[in-house]
Amino acid sequence: MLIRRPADIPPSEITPRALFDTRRDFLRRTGLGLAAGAALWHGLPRRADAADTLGALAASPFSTAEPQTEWDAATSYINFYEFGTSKDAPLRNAHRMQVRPWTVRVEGLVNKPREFDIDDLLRLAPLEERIYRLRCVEAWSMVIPWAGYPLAALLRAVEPQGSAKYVEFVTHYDPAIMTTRPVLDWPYTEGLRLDEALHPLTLLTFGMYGERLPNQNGAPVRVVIPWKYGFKSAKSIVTIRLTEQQPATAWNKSAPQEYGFYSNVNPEVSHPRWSQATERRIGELRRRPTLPFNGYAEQVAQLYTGMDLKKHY
Ligand SMILES: Nc1nc2c(c(=O)[nH]1)N[C@H]1C(S)=C(S)[C@@H](COP(=O)(O)O)O[C@H]1N2
Ligand SMILES: [Mo]
Repeated sequence: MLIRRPADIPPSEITPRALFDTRRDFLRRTGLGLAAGAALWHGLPRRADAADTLGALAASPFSTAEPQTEWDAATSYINFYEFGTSKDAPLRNAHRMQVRPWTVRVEGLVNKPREFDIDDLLRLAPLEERIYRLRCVEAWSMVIPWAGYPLAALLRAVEPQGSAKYVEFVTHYDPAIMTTRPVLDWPYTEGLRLDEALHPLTLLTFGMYGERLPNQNGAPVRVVIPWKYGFKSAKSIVTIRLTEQQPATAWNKSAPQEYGFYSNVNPEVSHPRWSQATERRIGELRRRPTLPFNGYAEQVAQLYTGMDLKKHY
């Protein structure tokens, strides 16, 4: 197993390979049965067992042909602050989260509010595989094959009312298994304008690399919005609420001068503490220029016609 180690990642932020190997040895030695070991296995950066695959996935024309990030990096170098703020903490801690049974409430300004069991939600529309490039607000990016369907399919099923202008995502928060430090205002929340949420690139996501999401990547359901910085892509969602007013978001509340509501990838707008003009693709050594809208300008730029994106960052 190869852990990529680009020069810009401090070694302290990478789970040492020895730690993975020790855990695997532990599991092997103790001969944990599948059921007993499932929670543990979910937290490990290894390919899942057959029961965790998602079956046939339609290939999506929205996919990039760029080389994919290694599974090991995509499932271990992670931000999921409820499980700790270091990049390897979610991998160590997220196995504590029970992702079944799980329900997602869709509520607010809709004609048909409904609580979905996660397995019904998974079957609401055909799953497709989309290989998206994603960019974190920090200077790194990855290319990940996600599995899901457009969030629009779910939103249409609940019939948004005319007054609905925004979509708020509320994520799971359980102080018994997550941090109680007030790093952010828990639960982590995010939001999109309704037209962004209905855009076909916005993916309601259940899997990656053909398998169910590992816990640290936002199991059992998250969103992926590839033209925005990573923090917009809320993980482990429990409520989706349609609203008239722009919802507060966790990062905007904690540092409004650093994180705006839109957070479209924009090489011309620097984060107050660093430039966002270039990025390092995990697995590559040389930095590359960051593209407007993360390379998805052709599909999404028209959503922002007439807006000053330096002001509305
Ligand atoms: N609930 C929750 N969702 C979250 C976060 C978080 O801390 N909590 N971090 C965000 C950030 S900053 C990033 S970069 C992505 C990282 O996850 P991924 O590598 O699986 O896309 O998740 C986003 N979603
Ligand atoms: Mo991020």
